[in-house]
Amino acid sequence: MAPEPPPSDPQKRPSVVFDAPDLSVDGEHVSDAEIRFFVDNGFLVKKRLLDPDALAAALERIWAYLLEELPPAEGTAPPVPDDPTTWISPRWAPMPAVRKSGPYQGRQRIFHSGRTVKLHDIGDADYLLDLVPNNPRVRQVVRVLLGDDLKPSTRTRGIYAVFPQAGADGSCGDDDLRRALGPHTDQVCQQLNACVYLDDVPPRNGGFTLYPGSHRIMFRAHRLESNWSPLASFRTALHRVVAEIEPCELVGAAGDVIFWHGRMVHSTGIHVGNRVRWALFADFAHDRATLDLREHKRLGQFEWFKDVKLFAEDLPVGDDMWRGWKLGA
Ligand SMILES: O=C(O)CCC(=O)C(=O)O
Ligand SMILES: [Fe+2]
Repeated sequence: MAPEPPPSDPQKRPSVVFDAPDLSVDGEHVSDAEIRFFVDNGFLVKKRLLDPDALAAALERIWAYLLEELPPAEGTAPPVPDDPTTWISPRWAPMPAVRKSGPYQGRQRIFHSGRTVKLHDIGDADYLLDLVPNNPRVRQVVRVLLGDDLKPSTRTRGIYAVFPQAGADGSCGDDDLRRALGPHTDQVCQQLNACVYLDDVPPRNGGFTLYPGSHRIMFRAHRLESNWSPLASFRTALHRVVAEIEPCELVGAAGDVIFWHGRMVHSTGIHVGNRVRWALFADFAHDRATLDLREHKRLGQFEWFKDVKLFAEDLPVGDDMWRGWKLGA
């Protein structure tokens, strides 16, 4: 259940368009400067980490999948992959009702709302597992940050597309733009996540938007280190983040991978551009015993489209939020 969006501060810019610095060092999987940046800000961008040819091939398959599985609304034409003029405000046939039981309980296999399409059920395709969570270049970064003992990846959350919208020409005011943000934290189990750009993401084109440093505040608003376990202070902490921290909209190129701490406050970015924002989301966690699916349903934490599950035993939040992390080669 997503918390309602906190009130926004009219004095603050809706978000800052941010081109993350390249702090990499030749020959090192993750440099000391990158580790420091991650610890301080809660995220790290590894630029063009993925192979462009593999990405282009994947995006072609993703388009084909979307067009095959997601029928357009009656009387409308579907978007055409190589014709950007057809990408604006596509409309889709109504979703089936969300299932109340079974393997897809709680979320449609393909979810759409407004300009957003979430292709969850494609998330376990082998070519996407190879492209991101099982990609040695990605896994190497995760191992340096989180540790070597990682849960084997069996799925990603899938592909999250944000389509351009008719009339969104960049001329809206800050208030409209601010209202377009939906700052929140994710649930179930949160250690380290990745957002991968499958195509270039120019300014104000839906770039993943993060509240730098919010991982430290939100970590302390939970009872447990990784499992969803909000304290009574959770809502106040979220409001404080939104009131005090200027969010960063991450612009980037196809193949950029944003690694982000699981307690970060984040949002889909403002989109007044004319391209589709194509991203893949993936989750990483230590390889530890987890609760079974029935327990997840009982706790209201059943999210079949996420790879990571609630730890059977999780540590209470203590002084050192990096206990259990490796943060080094
Ligand atoms: O698509 C995005 O940029 C963010 C999506 C997100 O935060 C979520 O689905 O929890
Ligand atoms: Fe989220």
